Amino acid sequence: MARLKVGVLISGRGSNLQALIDACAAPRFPAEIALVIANRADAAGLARAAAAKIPAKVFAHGDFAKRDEFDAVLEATLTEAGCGLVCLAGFMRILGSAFVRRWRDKLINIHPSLLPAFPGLDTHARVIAAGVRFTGCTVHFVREGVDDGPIIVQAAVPVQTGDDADTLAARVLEAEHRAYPLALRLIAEGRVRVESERVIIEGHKAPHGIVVNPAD
Ligand code: DQB
Ligand code: GRF
Repeated sequence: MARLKVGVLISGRGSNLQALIDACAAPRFPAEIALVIANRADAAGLARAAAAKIPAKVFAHGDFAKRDEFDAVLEATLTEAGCGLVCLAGFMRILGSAFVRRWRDKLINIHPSLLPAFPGLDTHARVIAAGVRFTGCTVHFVREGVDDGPIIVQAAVPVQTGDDADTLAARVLEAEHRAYPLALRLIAEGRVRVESERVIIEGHKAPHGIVVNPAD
């Protein structure tokens, strides 16, 4: 079977891009990254695309008069590259309704919390301030609202005594690097569908384990 062509949108470090690149390098992985797009020329993730010989483009959003024009260039570039799926990986620009409609159920994002808890920015600091014992990450289909949309994969991560936003972010990031390639594989295998705004995954089995924090 032909591999699913994926476009990855980044703004920064690109560690999730790297996790997707590494997953796609496995023999018989059902997806390939056809294109990386950054909205900042200084995005460190661009070097990861170059190292993997993946074509990359930069569209500085400041060069566009309107938000819609920026979105239209992204859309044309992704379509031209033959992308069937777009992955947001630390991409920090909100996408407009036309773009989101065009890529409905073909546009996914990773967010560093267990959505619908803690959407938006500065997530880990808010998680710590709230005193929750578990956080995690969520891969979801993108809708017009920010950090909203049908949930595909979640991973749970315990909050530890003494965590600050940085130590917690590092632990959640490890979970992200497992969750994002898993979501991509499930979609590329054709096992994911959206019904009534909930995701159904064919042949999936939830793990049985219960984790208590603090451990009893
Ligand atoms: C993000 C979540 C929040 C932000 C950015 C990315 C944010 O609030 N940034 C400050 C405003 C920047 C701007 O002016 O654009 N997560 N588009 C739609 N829906 C989403 C998620 C992300 C990026 C674009 C979404 C998105 O859930 N329509 C990634
Ligand atoms: C990740 O924590 C991701 O969940 C969030 O932005 C961060 C991006 O990190 N959307 P990286 O650029 O993938 O390293």
